[in-house]
Amino acid sequence: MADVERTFVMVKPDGVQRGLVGEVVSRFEERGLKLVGGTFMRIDDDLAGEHYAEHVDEPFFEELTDFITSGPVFAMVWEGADAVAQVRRMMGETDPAESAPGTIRGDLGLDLGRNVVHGSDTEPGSAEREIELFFDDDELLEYERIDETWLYE
Ligand code: D4T
Repeated sequence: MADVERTFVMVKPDGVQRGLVGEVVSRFEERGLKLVGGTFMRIDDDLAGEHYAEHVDEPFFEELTDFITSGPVFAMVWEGADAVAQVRRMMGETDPAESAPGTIRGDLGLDLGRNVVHGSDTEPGSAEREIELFFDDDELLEYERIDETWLYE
């Protein structure tokens, strides 16, 4: 079995406004990933700047931070085997228009600037950095899901 990892996922303001929180959560739950943290919150300008620091010089940076601070988001931490890469595969491409049907963005979105969800990328350290940005250690819970012996060999 691949290494058990934690990854940061967020339903963005468009997903919240469109009533897609439950749909997104269900997909990860049904896949077998374990929810270990979650908070419904509004991102302020400072946190938006930190979260998207890698894009600070991009022409779309201001639109991006305006959008992510425009309404509540549901921030989560999901745990499971190879969780970072598996979540990225389930989300699809950054642009929903390029995303395959069956992926979250391919099923639920149409436009690059309204791509419903965020998930940590697979660069080493990205998920840890994002989890730390949004959660304190004591907000992440350790427990066993009742189906774990049936999910993993
Ligand atoms: P996020 O970070 O939102 O999960 O998206 P990705 O990890 O898939 O993609 P990203 O970091 O490259 O882009 C962050 C965010 O910026 C928006 N965006 C991106 C945009 O509005 N215009 C653009 O040209 C690009 C490349 C969409 C996602």
